[in-house]
Amino acid sequence: MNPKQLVGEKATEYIKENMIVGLGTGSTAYFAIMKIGEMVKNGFRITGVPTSKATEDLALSLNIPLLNIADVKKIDVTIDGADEYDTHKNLIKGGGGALLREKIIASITEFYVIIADKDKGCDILGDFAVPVEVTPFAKEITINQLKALGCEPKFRQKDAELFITDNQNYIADCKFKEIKNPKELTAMINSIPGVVENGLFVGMADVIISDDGEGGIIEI
Ligand code: ABF
Repeated sequence: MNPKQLVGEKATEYIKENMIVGLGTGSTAYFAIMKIGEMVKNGFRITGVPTSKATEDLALSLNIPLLNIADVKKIDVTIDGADEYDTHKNLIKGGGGALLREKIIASITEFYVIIADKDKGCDILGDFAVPVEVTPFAKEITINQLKALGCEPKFRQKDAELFITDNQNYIADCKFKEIKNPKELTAMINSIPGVVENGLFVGMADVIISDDGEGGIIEI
């Protein structure tokens, strides 16, 4: 079984009947959501809260009952992917452009389950550029202030256009070298006017489900 499917399906074991479940975004979360769809088809009762329009469409196609985030105060379990994780369970997320909704949903989640194959593990975050959601207004000023933090920021493109998030903002992918203090960096990034949110998820993951490269599963 492919590692993404292995970890994605394993994560659904944290879901209990009648839970409110945050549904992540990306190709690994896809497998968790497909498994949840199968559980719902077999009568398992849960309601989902999607982290992106793409995930909302997938969940609807699987007849997973959904809640509007405006009606949700607390989420029991969220299953979501990541682009990079370190030994302290800090993450870089947002490669799929959904980081703002993912972080909002993570912030009201009781138990946050990250699913990521072993290649995403590292000692120190930074190999993956940190996605930063930026307002369109004065985006050039914002990106220059991001650069001043010591990174190489680049607006994400989709085809020949700038990538637009579900929230009608842009993404600046910011390549830092080694991120030795992700807690300090996330605060510095978010203090820049024009920054909406960034893809550093510090101290938010309760468990990371990964694989051992030989078909086995590890939990961090
Ligand atoms: C999502 O999972 C994003 O934050 C992150 O970019 C993505 C990882 O995607 P994949 O599972 O396809 O590698 O939550």
